[in-house]
Amino acid sequence: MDKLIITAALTGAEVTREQQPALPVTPDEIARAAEECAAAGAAIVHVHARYPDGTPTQDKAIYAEIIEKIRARCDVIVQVSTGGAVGMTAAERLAPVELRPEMATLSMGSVNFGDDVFLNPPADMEHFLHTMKEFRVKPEFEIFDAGMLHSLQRWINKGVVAGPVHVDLVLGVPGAMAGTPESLMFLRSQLPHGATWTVAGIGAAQLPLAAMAIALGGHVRVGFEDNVWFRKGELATSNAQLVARIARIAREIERAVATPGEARALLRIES
Ligand code: KMH
Ligand code: ZN
Repeated sequence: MDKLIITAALTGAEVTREQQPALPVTPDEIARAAEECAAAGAAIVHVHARYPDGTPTQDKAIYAEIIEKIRARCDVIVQVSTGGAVGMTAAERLAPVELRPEMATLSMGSVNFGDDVFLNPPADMEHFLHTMKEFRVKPEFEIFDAGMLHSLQRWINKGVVAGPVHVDLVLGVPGAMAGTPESLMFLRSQLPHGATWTVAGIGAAQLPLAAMAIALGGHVRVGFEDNVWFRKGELATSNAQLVARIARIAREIERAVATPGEARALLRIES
C-alpha cells in the first residue's frame, strides 16, 4: 500500500476564532501552524487566507506572504484554495493560482453549503482547469457529491484532463453527501481509473472516515477547516494535534506516513 499522505486544512473560510480559539488567521500564524503540522506528519497544507479581522480573502499578496513564510519554515506542499468563500467571484477565487503553488483545489460542481449555495458553473470550472494548466499547478478535484465524480470522468473521457487524477472526497457538508462509511465506499467504487484519493470528513465524520481511508489505501485530510473538535465536547488545541493523531493511528496499523517528497512522487507533482 502507498504511504499515507496527510493534508492539514489549517484555516478554511468559515470557522471563526469564537468557534476555535487556536484558529490560525494571520500569515505568521498560518505558517507556524503549517510547520507544526509538517513536523507532526502532514505532507500537504491546504491554505485559505484571511484579512487580519478574520474575513476570508483570496488576496494574492496575502497568499504570497503565507507561502513565503511557510517555505521559510519547512518543506511541505502548499495547496491553495480556489473555493475561497461562498459568494466570491471566479476571478477572485483564482488569484492565488497565479503564484504557481504546487497544488490548488478545483471544485467539481455546485452544491448547497449549509444555508448557502457554493456555485461552480461548468464554464467557471473549465476556466479554473485551464488556468491551473497554464500555471502548471496540480489540481486536487473536490468532490462533494456523487455527480461531481461523473463530471470529472467526462473531462477525462473528453481528454481535457489527463489521468491519473487526485480527488478529495469531502463528506458531511450540510446539503451535500453524508459523512458516512456508505458514502465513502460508494464514491470509492466510482473513482476514475488510477485515481488517488483523500477523504475530508466534516465534524464528527472526520475521524471515522480518516480511519477507513487509512485502512483502504486512501489518504486523509484533517484540520480546523473541516472540524474543530478533538473528541466530543473537547476542542482540539491545534491543527497539529489532529494531524498527530492520524499519524499515530497509521503507524499503529503499519501504514507508513509520506514525507512531502514522497507525496510529490505519489501525486506526480513536478517540482
Ligand atoms: N469554503 C468553501 C465554500 C476549497 O477550498 O476549494 C469552499 C472550499 C473549497 O473551502
Ligand atoms: Zn478549503
